[in-house]
This record gives sequence, structure tokens and C-alpha cells, in this order.
Amino acid sequence: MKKILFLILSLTFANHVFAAPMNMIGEKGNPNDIDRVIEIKMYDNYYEPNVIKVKKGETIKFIVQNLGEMVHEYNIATKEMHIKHQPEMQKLAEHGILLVDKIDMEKMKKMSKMDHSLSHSHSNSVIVEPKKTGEIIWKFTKDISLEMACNVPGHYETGMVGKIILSK
Ligand SMILES: [Cu+2]
Repeated sequence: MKKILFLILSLTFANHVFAAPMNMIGEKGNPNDIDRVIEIKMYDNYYEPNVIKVKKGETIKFIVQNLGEMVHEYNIATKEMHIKHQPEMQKLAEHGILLVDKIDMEKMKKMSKMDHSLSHSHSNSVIVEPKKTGEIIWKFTKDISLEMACNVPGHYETGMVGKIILSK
């Protein structure tokens, strides 16, 4: 059962890795190749720490803990990509899938059958409910400065954005 579930998840993720412009920021990391674990704490509305340093070629497992009262996202991307992602998050909120303190997974499952953009399946992003922990494994392959950001409506603008500094 676990294997089947993993296969389904992998296929879902794979689809998105090959979708542009993801490869300009790196790629979904292989769980067998983790070089380092970085723990991130999310509060209302900021990250702790909010600056991290990674090396080109490194595969990092991010363990993202939500210690706030609201739902938050941990998304690794360029500034432009975050701005582009925000309407999608807005749509999740408008459809009552993304609530202030929870995600209605059932509704998400149902509605994303009609509109795939409501499934929020991106390998570079995780949405985490309060008191819960999420995870991303990411391989940094490009020499590009990235942001970690929360695109829940209103959060980015109020400071829920940090820097990921890449070095050689
Ligand atoms: Cu947030």
C-alpha cells in the first residue's frame, strides 16, 4: 500500500518537475541523496530563520514546522515565481479550500478533479496547518538567488519572505 501511494505521489511530482520554469531553480531532491537537514519554523507571519545558505549541488531536506495560528506555506522559488503563484493561492482561498487555520483537503480533492490548479501539487512548496509539520526535499542545481515565501493571501506582503543564498 505504501509503495503504491509513493508511486502515485512520485508521478504527481514528476509531472510538475518537468513543467517549466521549475528547472531554473533546481529540482525535487532524491530522499536517498540528502546532504543536510534544515529546520524552519513558521510563525504569523514570518520564518525563523529567515536567511539560509545552501551550496550549489546540495540536496536539502527542509523540515517545516508551523508554530503559528494560521495556515502557512513554505515555497522555494524566485520572487517572480512567488508573485505568479499568489493568484493560485487566492483562488484556493476563494473556493473555501484554504481557510485561515486549516486546509479543507476533501474539498481540494473534489474540486481539483475539475480544475487541476486547485490541487496545489508543487514539489517546491508545502502548505502546513497550525501545529503541523511539512517537508520538502530540494536539490539546488542553479546559481540563482531564491526566496522562501508564503503566498497565503496577504502573508508575503506582510513580511513572510526570506532569503536562500546560494554559494558554490
Ligand atoms: Cu503565511
